[in-house]
Amino acid sequence: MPISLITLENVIREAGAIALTHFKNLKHLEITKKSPRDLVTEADVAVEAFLQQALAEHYPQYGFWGEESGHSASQTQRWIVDPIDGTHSFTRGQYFWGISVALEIDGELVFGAVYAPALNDYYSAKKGEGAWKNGEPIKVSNESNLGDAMISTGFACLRSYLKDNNLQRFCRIAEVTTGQRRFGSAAVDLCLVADGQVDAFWEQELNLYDVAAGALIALEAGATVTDFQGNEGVFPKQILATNGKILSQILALM
Ligand code: 2AM
Ligand code: CA
Repeated sequence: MPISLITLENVIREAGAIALTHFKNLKHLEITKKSPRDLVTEADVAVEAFLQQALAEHYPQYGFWGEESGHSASQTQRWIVDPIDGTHSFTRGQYFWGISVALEIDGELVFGAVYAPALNDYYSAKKGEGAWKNGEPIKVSNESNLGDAMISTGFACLRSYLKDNNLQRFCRIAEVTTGQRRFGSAAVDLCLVADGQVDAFWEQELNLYDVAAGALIALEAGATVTDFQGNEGVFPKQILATNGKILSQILALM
């Protein structure tokens, strides 16, 4: 059965409702540490279990890869799911976190949705057909001067204790831009590029489930998605999404 954007939106919004019930009751949220700086909550586990079951029910032909449960069934045609991207923000009652669902067929991203329930923003994209926010088409900003740009980044790499930890790169770019933000969810960050709310976002040492849906949404909204050398593609270990107009200026500082 071909995918239905309406069915998928209903399923993903239902997953968001599950997450919101936990978000509104944080005092009782069970939080554990996967590693010293990596949290998982009962909400992450519940949302992923719901999505895995609901997606298999509607689309039994596709396999599944989720952040919390790993791989199951076909991995050549699979859902790639991050149940809550921005878990740390979620546990603190902050609003920038999202449910990220992508469909990848033979290595190509063909569908992506990021739902940010606390903001009530549902972003989606279908390969070749465009990107939408709450049903309205979206596109990247027109800013062409890095000096006037609003940029966003994240520091997932700090958790890996790497020497190349983004701090120097951030300082270089922050010094020459007008606005700098750090939202804490790569999935949502990529949607903000797609929606023209920020002009560029980059981060290192992520996983495909953090960025798959958001990258397709950004691309379909007209963004460039590259590594830090400017090679086009979705590279979670080095991802740079821009409106295209400031790409060469920002690459020079990466
Ligand atoms: P998460 O909330 O699903 O874990 C924010 O900088 C980004 O880093 C988010 O997309 C977040 O995803 C991710 N992140 C959080 N902990 C991480 C870890 N230990 N390793 C890699 N990425 C992580
Ligand atoms: Ca994540």
